[in-house]
Amino acid sequence: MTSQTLPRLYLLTDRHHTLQRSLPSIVTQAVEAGVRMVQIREKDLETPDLIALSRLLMPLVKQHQGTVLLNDRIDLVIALGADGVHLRSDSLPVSVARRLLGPERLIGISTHSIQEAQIAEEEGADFIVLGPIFDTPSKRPYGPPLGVQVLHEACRTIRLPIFAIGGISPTRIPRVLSSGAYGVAVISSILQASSIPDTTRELLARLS
Ligand code: 3NM
Repeated sequence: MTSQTLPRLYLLTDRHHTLQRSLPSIVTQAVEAGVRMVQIREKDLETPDLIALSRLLMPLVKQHQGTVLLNDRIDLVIALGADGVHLRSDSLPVSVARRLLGPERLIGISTHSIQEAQIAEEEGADFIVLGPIFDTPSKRPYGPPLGVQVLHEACRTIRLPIFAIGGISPTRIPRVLSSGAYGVAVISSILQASSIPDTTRELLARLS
């Protein structure tokens, strides 16, 4: 998969924010409704548990020809045959991840400023996630959101696909797309939706 053929909706998992519903059930509903790119992002799981969860979730996505990235764990990307890694801003540098993973696997990276996004592009990432664009509870300790103006500026100067993250709801999609974003990355919009299929379809409809 090249950067140009990436799906525009990127679902990140967080089993602490599912309103007590199981992740496999949520991921199943989301992929059945059309999600085709999922990041397994369970930062607090010990390696054996993360492997077990990934082995449960990956086939659910692959069954629909979707793409699975693992948060940070390049070793597990290789061990489990995932499609790529999603780096944090304090992970191994993109250039090192690329050397380890080779040219075919996807490398996405979380960035929080235009400068970080530019470095990620120079170092060979496939796509960038920029945020938080809007207010979102988990990121409040890190300061105010970037806003759509910064997103717009980033999209003007960076050629890689940029996914907006942070407080993305279906109704905010037109604003992020008109700022030049390629797509959106979401947690709570889908994980906490009262109807996962309906919300997924609404997100996808607004992205098309
Ligand atoms: N990363 P929601 S914002 C995981 O700015 C994450 O890098 C962010 O959750 C960043 O879709 C964020 O529920 C939270 O707002 C996204």
